[in-house]
Amino acid sequence: MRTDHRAEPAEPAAGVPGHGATAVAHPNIALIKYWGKRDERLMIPYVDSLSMTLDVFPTTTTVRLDPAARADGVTLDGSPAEGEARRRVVDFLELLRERSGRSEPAVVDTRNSVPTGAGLASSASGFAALALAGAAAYGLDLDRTALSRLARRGSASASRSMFGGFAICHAGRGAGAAADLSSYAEPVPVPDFDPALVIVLVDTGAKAVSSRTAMRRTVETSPLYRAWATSSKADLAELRAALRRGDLDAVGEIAERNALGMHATMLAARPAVRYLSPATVAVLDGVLRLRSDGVSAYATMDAGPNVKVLCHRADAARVADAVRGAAPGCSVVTARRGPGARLQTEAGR
Ligand code: 2P0
Repeated sequence: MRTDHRAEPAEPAAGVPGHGATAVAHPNIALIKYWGKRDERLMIPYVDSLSMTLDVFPTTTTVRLDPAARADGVTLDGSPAEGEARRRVVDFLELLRERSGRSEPAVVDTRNSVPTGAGLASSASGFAALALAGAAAYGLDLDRTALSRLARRGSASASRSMFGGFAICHAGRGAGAAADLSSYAEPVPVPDFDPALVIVLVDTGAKAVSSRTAMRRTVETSPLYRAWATSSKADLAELRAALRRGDLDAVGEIAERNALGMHATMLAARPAVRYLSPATVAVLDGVLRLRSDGVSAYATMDAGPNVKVLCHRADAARVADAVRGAAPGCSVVTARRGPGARLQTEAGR
């Protein structure tokens, strides 16, 4: 694992000459979670979600059109992508070709600075970077809203990484084209709210069940899913008000209960999906101890055992020490709010 988590990954290989673009995007962590799709083809979520884009773990992706190639070339961290990972990128390139009316295959080179598929939002930064670089390479002239809608087709959480700071992804209304048009992300401007997110890397191996499979199973079999989706609406309204007040305790409390509720829906799925490990629970105990000592610290977990602890920036070092003590051997990275996806200009390289 790289030690400078803010550094952009090594420049992708030069690839072949032709239309090309490079984009950098950061992952985001949802405070109100997206879990479950009402349209899997168009990637339309059941619920609205709200996240903070991070300033660590960027993904850098280059897309170059290669008219001479017979098929798309996809490399992930320097190795050819295979199976599901390759198929998702190729499907996304098909969408770009359909939208642009072009037919050239592409060479895609993606560098992640975070382990892929470990519940650390690599698909959010990955598809945000791919959408931005791919749209530029195929000559699509899209505004940020349209880019977030496009990124959603790769991974719904990627729509939010198009923006820096806090962003909301709308689940949208209706079906088909109406749903596609109304499901996009937009920024939630809270310039004065600048907390720390202490990320506890409990396990950086790829997860046993992909979030896509897990959310499908949850929607189809968990008797708790509807109840969580309903309560999530109220959580979102309360969280937005808390963000506007800059009330970290309220933001943290709502985010923590929303995440635990999401995991409860998975535990009730048949068969159960359990991403939380003993080390996750040890960190959660550490967070409770911090709170009983008067420190504002609140946990959230995604599709994996890793824990992200929201706290005041001034408390970040104390929180990091406490979680290290609770789960010895885990690495800990402290993040803050980070920038939206951006194209790398030639001059900026
Ligand atoms: C989120 N997660 O809101 C939620 C919370 C994980 C738990 O979005 O199928 O990789 O590509 O849309 O976005 C992880 O799922 O799933 C995720 P797809 P994604 O951040």
